[in-house]
Amino acid sequence: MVLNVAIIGSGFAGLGAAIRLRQAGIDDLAIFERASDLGGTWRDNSYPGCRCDVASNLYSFSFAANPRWSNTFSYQPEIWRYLQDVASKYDLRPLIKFNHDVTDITFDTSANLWTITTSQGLYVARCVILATGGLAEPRLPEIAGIDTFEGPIMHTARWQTSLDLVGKRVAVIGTGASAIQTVPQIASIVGHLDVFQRTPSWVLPHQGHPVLERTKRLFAALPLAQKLNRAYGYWKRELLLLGFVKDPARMTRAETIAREHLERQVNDAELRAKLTPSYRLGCKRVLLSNDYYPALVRENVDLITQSIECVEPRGVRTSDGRLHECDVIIAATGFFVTDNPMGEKVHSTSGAPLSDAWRGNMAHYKGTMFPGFPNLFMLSGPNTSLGHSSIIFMLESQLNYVLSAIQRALSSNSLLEPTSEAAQRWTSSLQEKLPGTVWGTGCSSWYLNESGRNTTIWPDFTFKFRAQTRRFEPRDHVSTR
Ligand code: N01
Repeated sequence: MVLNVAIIGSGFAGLGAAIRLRQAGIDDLAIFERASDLGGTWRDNSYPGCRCDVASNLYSFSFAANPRWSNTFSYQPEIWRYLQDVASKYDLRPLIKFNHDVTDITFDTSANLWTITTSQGLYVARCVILATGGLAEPRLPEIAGIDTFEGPIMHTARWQTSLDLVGKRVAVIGTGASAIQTVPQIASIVGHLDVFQRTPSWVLPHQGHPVLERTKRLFAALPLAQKLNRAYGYWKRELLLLGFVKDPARMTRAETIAREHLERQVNDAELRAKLTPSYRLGCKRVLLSNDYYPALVRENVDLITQSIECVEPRGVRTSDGRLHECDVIIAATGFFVTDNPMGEKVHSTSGAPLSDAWRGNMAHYKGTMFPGFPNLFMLSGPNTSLGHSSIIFMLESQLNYVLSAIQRALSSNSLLEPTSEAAQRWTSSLQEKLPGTVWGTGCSSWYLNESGRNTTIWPDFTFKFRAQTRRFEPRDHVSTR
C-alpha cells in the first residue's frame, strides 16, 4: 500500500503533524517510531529533575490546552503524560508503527515515491514528514580511555532507573541544562559527587511554582482564561528577543540578575569565580535553577574545573594529574544536533544527504523544505529552534505550511520542492542576520555547526515566522507530475 504521508517520529512534532493532517481529511498516514512508546525527547529524558524551561501553558499545543498542569513549568513525567493523553484524545495510537527504526529514506525516481526502509521492512509514501527532533541522539563525550572505565556510564537521555546511585561515588560530566537539573536531585543521595565543568553556564532564578487548585478549576471552566495566560507568556517572551537578536548589550541586565543569584547562593568567592561565565548571557542556552548552586556547595559535592585528561578504569583523571575515583559516570553532554545522524539517512533525488543543510552546504526553505527533496518536509528543521520561546509555536507554524503544501501535492498528484533561488534567498537572509545576534558573540554552543555557522536558531520574532509560514507559496516552488 502506498501511504499518503509517512511521518517519522512520535514526539510533539509527529503527533502534531498527524492531528493536523487528519483534521484536514488526509488519511493513509503512518507514524514510524523506533521505540516501543511515543513521546520523543520527553519519553527519553527521564533523568531525575528533568523539566521544561518554558512555561507549560505555552509549551503545549494551542489546540490541546491542559488545564490541569500541576506546575507552571512542568516536569518530564507530566509532559510525557500530556503527549500520551493527546495521542489518546486524537486516537493516534493505531497510526503508530512502534519499534520501526528508520534506516534510510530515498526518493524512487521511477515511481515518484519515497521509499522508507525500516528495521521491519520497506514502505512507500507520496509525502514524508521528518519529525525526528533535534535532541534525539545523545552525544557521549569523546574522552581518551572512556571505554576502559570499569563502572557504568549513563547518558542523561538514557537514564537507567535500575542503576542505584545511593551512596555511590558519581562523576557528572557537563554543566548544561540537563546537568543543572539532575545534579540537585542526585546530590543528596550519592556518597560523593564530582561535577566536571568545562564552561560555566549563566543561571537565572527559576520562576516555576505549583499551580493552585482554583487556577486549574478556572482554566477548566473558562478556557479563555488559559488562552489569555498563554498569550501573556508568549508576548513576554517575544520581548526577550530584543536582547537576543536586536541588541545583545541589553543582556547586561539579565547578567546582573544572574550574578546576584550566584552571590546569594554561593558564599565562597573562589567557587563563585569558577561559576561565573565570561561570555554574553544568551550565547549558550540560558539556564533556570534555584537548586543547582546550593547543590554545589554541599559537603559531598565538588566542582572540578581542571580539564579532563582521560578516563581510567577507576575514574576520571584531570590535567593536574589527579584521579577522581568514581563508581558511575553520568554524561550530561548533550546531543548530536547539527550533526544529527538522521540527516545522513535521507537522500535527495541526486543522492545528496539532508545533513548537508546542517553543514551549511545546502540551502533550506523556511527550515521545512529542501531543493531536490520533493514532497519531503522537516519539522524542527534548520534555523527553526529558539533560545527565547516555545518550540511548539514554531512547530505549529511549520505545520501550517506543511499542511497547505501536502494538500496541494496530493490533490494535484504533483511533486513540490522549493526552487534553489527561493531556498538560497531564505538561507542567506538568515545567515546575514545571525552573526549580529547574541549567538554570534563568540562562545561555543550546540547551535553552531563544526565550521561555526549557526544552522539551528531562528533569529527573529516568532510571529514573523508564523506570518511567513501561513500558507504555501507557489511562486517559490517547482511542481512536477
Ligand atoms: O546538553 P548541552 P544538555 N568534556 O549541550 C559539556 C534541551 N534541554 O543535555 O559548554 C567535558 O547544553 C558541555 O561543555 P561546553 C535544551 O535545549 C532542555 O544539557 O561545551 N564536558 C556542556 O556543559 C538544552 O540546551 C531542558 O564547554 C563536555 C554539557 O556537556 C539542550 O537540551 C532540559 C564534553 C552539554 O550541555 C541540551 O542540554 C534538558 C567533554 N568532552 C535539556 N562534551 C529544559 O527544558 C560536552 N561537555 C530545561
